[in-house]
Amino acid sequence: MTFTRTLLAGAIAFGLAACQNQPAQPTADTAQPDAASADRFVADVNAQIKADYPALTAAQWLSVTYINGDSQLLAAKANEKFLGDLKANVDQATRFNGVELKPETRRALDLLKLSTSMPAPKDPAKLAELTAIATKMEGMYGAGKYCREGEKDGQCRDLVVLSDVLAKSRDYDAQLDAWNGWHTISKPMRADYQRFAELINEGAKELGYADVGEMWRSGYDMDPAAFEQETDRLWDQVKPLYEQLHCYVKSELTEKYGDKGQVNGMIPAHLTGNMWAQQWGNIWDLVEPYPGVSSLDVNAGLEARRNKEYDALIKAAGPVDAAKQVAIGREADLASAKQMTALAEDFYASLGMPKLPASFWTNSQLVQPRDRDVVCHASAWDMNYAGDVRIKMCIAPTEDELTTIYHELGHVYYYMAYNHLPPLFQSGAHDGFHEAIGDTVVLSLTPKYLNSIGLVGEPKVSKEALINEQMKLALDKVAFLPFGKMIDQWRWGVFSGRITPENYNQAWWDLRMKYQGVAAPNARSEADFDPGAKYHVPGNTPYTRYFLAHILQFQFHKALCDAAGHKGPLNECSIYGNKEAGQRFWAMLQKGQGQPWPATLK
Ligand code: X8Z
Ligand code: ZN
Repeated sequence: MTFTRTLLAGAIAFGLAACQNQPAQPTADTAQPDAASADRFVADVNAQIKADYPALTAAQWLSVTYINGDSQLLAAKANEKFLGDLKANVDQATRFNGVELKPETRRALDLLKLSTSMPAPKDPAKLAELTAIATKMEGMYGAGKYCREGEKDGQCRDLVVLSDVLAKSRDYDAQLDAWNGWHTISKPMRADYQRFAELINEGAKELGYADVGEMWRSGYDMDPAAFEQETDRLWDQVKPLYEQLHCYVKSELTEKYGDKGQVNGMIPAHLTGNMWAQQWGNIWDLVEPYPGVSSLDVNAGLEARRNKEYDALIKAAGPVDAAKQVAIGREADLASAKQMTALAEDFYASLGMPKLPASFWTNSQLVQPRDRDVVCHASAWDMNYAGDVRIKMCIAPTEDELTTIYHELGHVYYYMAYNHLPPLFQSGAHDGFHEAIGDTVVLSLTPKYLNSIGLVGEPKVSKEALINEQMKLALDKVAFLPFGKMIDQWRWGVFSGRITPENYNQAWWDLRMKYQGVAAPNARSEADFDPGAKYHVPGNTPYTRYFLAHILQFQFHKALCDAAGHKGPLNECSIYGNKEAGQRFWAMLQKGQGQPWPATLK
């Protein structure tokens, strides 16, 4: 997750600066509302953001890396201040409505208004209620565990363990149990989410939007209604690809599971190797078109590297008891996570981008701590607009995790590239750009490149090998498209009132069937709250950004390959080591959100 959009205005506060070294004050209400005072206001707001931001991100970081009542209280309070101060600043900014301003000043004021996905109501009691609910829901997701009857705390399974069952087990019932188990954790969020939606809708209306959905759709330098149409247009364009993939995968699933491999012509939600059926690469073993042509399996290579670390550590330690073995296992996990992260760093550095700062390595959470609950859902953070960049992950030696590291470093390199800009422009050209950067780099992880770093064997060159490679990519990239679209179809519906609390769950499954052709494996009811089992709903992260990113990343890849002088089919292009492509990429990142995205895309 990029926190820029969510948090950037979080620390705008009107402190009592008295001396020169302290941040300037936003101009008092009485100042003449002209172009010059607007410039001063924006400069002061930027200075305030920079000064106050670290206190907010520190509280947020703690609350997701040490989930407990204390950290949650601090995070909720920091957020309360953030949203309250933002509201005050947005109010102040309205005095420049109708005043002729420099385009960048107008842009900064517009961005200020849109800088949170969680607009708060003015009423202080409601604001406090909102931030408490938001923190609580994210904590519930992070700490979520499924306990079977009679299981004690230590035996209950979290998302990491349950996801592993879906990724690796091919036992229908074991997968069903894991899927059902995870979907129990969100039931208690339902009432909270309902209230949450009411509160942010109230905040959005106070800002002049019809509802939060319209506010979210307003962040794309175009009319929000036109934006909605644009997403429909894009989906219609790519849908035929998805329909073909769906048909093929469904037929392979019925081959494997018989009648249970489909539900009324749809794919059962628990059989694609992923908790949300959003990426299907994990069932490669079931759907590989030409088995045995060449090995594209990165998982084996990564696991072997982790085990090599373990063996070396065990050997060095001599005879050890069971507890020490576990500790050494954790050490090997961390060493492997660091190696994987260094691989990704090396790719960015090969393009001419800087190495990660030393603080990245000391401050990041790379593996799952075992002494407390954390939110394992991967995220990238810029703590202070001044180089304290981090990622928070629970890295395991799998291909999914490896590509997620590249994804997260895409956010981190974006942060570093636009650090020179005023905070209000330190964001992606739009949020889809932010999500597309690391994924673009992943498109350069061709079999040839992976072979060069020893992760897969020598790739074969044949029609069969090519079809295998493209199927593998489709399982992640094409499969994702309808999921990327439907999540916000649901939320936009909730925020507009089209979807009411009485049919939250029914509407969710209607959309999953409509867009993904994926059906629940068993009866669901309004006692369930299945949307809450997907991080971005309790985490309140808008999701259309990922849909856009899944289109944009191919455009970026094509442009970078052209810049690199690549000749031949695009799927064979890797920009690894190409400084010309790197320079163009970096130039785009440096623009941040300082100009409308079409200019940056061009
Ligand atoms: O949430 C993420 C990233 C953090 S921004 C790990 N992604 C979406 C998801 O997991 O649902 C990346 C792909 C889609
Ligand atoms: Zn991301």
